[in-house]
Amino acid sequence: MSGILGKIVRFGGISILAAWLAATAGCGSVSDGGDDGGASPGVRATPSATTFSENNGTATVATMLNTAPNGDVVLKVDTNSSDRVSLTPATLTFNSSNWAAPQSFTVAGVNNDAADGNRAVDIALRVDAGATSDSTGYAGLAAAPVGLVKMTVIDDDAAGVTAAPEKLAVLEAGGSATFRVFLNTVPDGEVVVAVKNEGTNQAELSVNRTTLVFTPESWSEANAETVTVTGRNDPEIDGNKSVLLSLDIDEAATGDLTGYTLLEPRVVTVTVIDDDAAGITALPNSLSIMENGGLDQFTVRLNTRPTGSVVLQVASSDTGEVVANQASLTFNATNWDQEQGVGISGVDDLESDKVQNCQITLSVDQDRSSDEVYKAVNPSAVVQVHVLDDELP
Ligand SMILES: [Ca+2]
Ligand SMILES: [Ca+2]
Ligand SMILES: [Ca+2]
Ligand SMILES: [Ca+2]
Repeated sequence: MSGILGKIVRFGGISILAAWLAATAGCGSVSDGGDDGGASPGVRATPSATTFSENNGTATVATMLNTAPNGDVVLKVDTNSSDRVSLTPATLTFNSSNWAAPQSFTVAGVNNDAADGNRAVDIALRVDAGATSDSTGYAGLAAAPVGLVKMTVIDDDAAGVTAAPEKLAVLEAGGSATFRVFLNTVPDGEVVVAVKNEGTNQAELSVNRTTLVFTPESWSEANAETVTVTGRNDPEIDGNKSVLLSLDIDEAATGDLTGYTLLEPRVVTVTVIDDDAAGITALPNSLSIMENGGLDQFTVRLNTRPTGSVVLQVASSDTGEVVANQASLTFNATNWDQEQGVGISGVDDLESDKVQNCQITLSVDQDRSSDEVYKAVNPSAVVQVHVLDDELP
């Protein structure tokens, strides 16, 4: 019977212990010699290698002695990477009665916010000679580790830039909105983010920042940088426009080595909402004139830049009371916002008809206009004209 099987039999081994023993390589100073007589003081640890996440990941390592001691054997558990793992407990004590019963310690990942990569970590088991009362040879092993476990701690962080929100909207007539920008992980140097407005609709929007600087001290959401975007007004009925802003790492200015210079640009989409609607403005839109030679005028312009010609017919509701000096006005993409004057004059009569309320109507000539949007403008603009009677009562 081999030494290992002998131990299993002797301690009433259960199947899990048998499996553990079968999978365990000797870690002591001397390997198992094949029978009880050949075993030397040493420590077995399993698993001998494992992998877990820095973020709540743990591994459990079972240990036992190779041989029965005649007093206490105290093992210290330590690591070369206490910044990445914590060990519980830090010591294990075996004695003559429990030496072959596995005792476990737990290795837990130490979480951080850095994209610091996976880390190979060594866990060493050493004999604490000062605390060990055994005299069969364990204290003599204190100079070097009696067990070594290789761990890989998996990083759960990835360099990245967050914009919040990533989609927003502003009115083109000076409307403003903001978004915040921060990093997903702590960098190990300065990270400079360029805010670029270089897309096809860039003219629709102004942006108040061109550069955002993050440092190892100010990188998180709590230290987010704020960017304000403001719509740029125009007179066109151009519909809502999407402006794509690019948050791009300035590689030359960035000192970080944790991955920020490798990032693709982050895109923030700003919808600029059109505020323009076709319309005709006539001012003043209410006039009073004497029927007997009274003269006045109003001006007319379009509210938006048309894409074609817009011909307005000028019509009096009662040419027996008031007439206009223009039959039509023509606007186009060039002169749409230049006011054109329309003169009106009262038409005398001999009736004692008091105040006559008339209208000068400006309506889009469907045949002579080419701008389809203006051809649909309805109702037309109307100027109220109060024609004052000059007959004596
Ligand atoms: Ca982490
Ligand atoms: Ca990390
Ligand atoms: Ca506008
Ligand atoms: Ca517009």
